[in-house]
Amino acid sequence: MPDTLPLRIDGKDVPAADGATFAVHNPATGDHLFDVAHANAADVDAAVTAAKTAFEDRRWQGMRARDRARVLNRAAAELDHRIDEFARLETLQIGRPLREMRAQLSRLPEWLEYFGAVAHSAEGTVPDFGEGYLNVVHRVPLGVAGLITPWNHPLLITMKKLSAGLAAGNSLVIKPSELGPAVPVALAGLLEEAGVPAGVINVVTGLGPTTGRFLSEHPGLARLDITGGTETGRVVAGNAGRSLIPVTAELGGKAPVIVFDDTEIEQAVAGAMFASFIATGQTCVQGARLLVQRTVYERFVHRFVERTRSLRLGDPLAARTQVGPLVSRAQRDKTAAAVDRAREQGATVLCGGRVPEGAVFDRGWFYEPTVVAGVTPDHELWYDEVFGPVTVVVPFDDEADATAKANDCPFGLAASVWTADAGRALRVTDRLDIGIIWVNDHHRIDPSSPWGGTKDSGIGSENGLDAYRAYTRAKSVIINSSGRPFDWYATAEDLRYS
Ligand code: TXE
Repeated sequence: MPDTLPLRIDGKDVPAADGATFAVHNPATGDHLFDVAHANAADVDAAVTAAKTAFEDRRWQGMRARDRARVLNRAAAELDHRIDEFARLETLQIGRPLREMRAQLSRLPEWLEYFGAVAHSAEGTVPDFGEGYLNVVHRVPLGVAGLITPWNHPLLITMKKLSAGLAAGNSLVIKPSELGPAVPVALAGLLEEAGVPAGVINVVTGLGPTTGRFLSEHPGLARLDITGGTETGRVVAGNAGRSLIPVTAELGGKAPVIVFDDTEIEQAVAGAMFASFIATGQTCVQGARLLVQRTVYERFVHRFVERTRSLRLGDPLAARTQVGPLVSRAQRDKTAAAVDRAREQGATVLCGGRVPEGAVFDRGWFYEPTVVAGVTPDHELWYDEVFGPVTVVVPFDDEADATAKANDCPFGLAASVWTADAGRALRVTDRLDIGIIWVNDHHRIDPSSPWGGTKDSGIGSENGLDAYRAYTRAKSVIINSSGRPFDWYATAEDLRYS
C-alpha cells in the first residue's frame, strides 16, 4: 500500500494533476491510514478521454464475448485468493467487523463469473419485420460508463456495477467513496493483470462535490450508475439528464420487517437482528421498521431488546466483535441526532440510544444498537433514513394494516415478510410497493437477482439480466432481401409507407 493512493488512468498509477490529496482515517480508532489523490476536473477529463479512446479503438468491446468472459473468470480466481487482504483493508477503512467483510467479499468472484456467462450467452433478436426484409437487432455496449459508489459496501457495490458494465464491453470511470477508496483501486489493477486492456477501467478518487460532480457533469459519458443517498442521486441524475445520459440510481431505504404471529418467535427475532444491525445498520436495505403483529408484539419486543443489549461492540478487527463503529463522525452524529429528535417528539428508547463508554470506544465513532418504540407517522423517524444501528418497533393488527404501514414510506427498496403461511406471504408481497422482498429471510443477494427500488429508492436495478441489458443498447439493422427494384418517385399511385 503506497503512502498516497494514486489515480488509475489509462493503465497507469498517477497523482492528481495539481498534486492534491485527502486523508482516510480508521473509524474505529481515528488513526490516519493513508492519503489519496484528489482528482480535479482535468483528471476526470483525462480518465474519460482514456476510457473513450479504449472504447473507440475496440480493444475490449471488439473482443469476442467468450474471451471477455475468460478474462473475467481469471480475475474471479485471483480475487478469490485476495479476499483476506481486501477484507482487512475494507475493515480498516469503514470499520465493518472483519467476520462480516470476509463473508461478503467471499461472494464477489461470483459477480464476475455470472456476468461473464451472461455476456457469453447473450443473443440479439430477429423481429418479424415482414416479407422481403431481415431485421437483425444486436445488443451493443454504450461507451464510457461513470460509476459513483458509496462507502458502506465499497467493493460489493463497485463489483455489481463494474461486472455488468465490463462484461457488456463498456469502458469505465469509477469514482469510489472518499471514505473507502483503496479496494476499488486495487480491483482495477487486478482486472488489468487478468487481461482487461489498459484504459478500459479508470479510477478517479476524490470527494463528492468535486470529483463526483465533475464526473456526473461530463458530457463524454454514455451512462451513469450511482449508489448513494437520495439527495446525491437527485443531483447526479439531474447532471446526467442535462446531457441526456441514462442513469441507474440505487438510493436510500427504510425497509420494513413484517412479523406475523404464526412465525416462531426466536427465528423472527434472529431474522430481525440480522436485518437491523449488520454493517452497524449502514445498509440501504437495513430493517429499520419492525412491524410486529399485535398478538405477539410484547413477546417479540421483550426478546428483541434482550438480544440487542447482548450484541458485542468493539474493535472490528477482533474475531468476537459483532458490531463495529459507524463510518465517520458525520454518520455517528446523524444517528445520535435522529434518536434525540425521536425522544423529543415523544418516542421511547427501549435500549441503546447513546455512545458506549469505555477505553475501546474513546477514539472511534461508536453508537449502541438502538430500539425505539412509540414512533408514529408524525415522527421524523417514521420516514427518514438514519443509516445507523437504529430500528423502530411498531405493532399492526392484520394483513391490510401491515401492508398499509409498510407502504407508508417515501422509500421502496426492500422488505421482509416473516410468516409460516405461504398464501399470506404471497398476498402481502403482492401488495407491497417495494423492489426487493424476502420471505422468512433478509439481506440475501445473488448476482442473478435484480436489486433496485421504487419511489425515492431510485431508478433501475443492479444485478441480473436487466442490469446487463441496461449497459447495452439495441442496434437495429434492416436488410432489404427482396431483390425487387424500388423507386419511390417513379410511381405516383398506390404508395404504401410501411
Ligand atoms: O453518501 P453520498 P454519504 C445515504 C445514507 C447516508 C447518506 C449520506 O442515508 O447517511 O446517504 O451518506 C458521491 N456529485 N446513503 O454522504 O454523499 C460520494 O463522493 C457526484 C445510502 O456518504 O450519497 C460517494 O462516492 N457525486 C447509500 C457517493 O456519491 C457525489 C450508501 C455516495 O455518497 C456528490 C451511502 C455530488 N454532488 C449513503 N455528492 C445506499 N443506498 O446504500 C456525493 N457524491
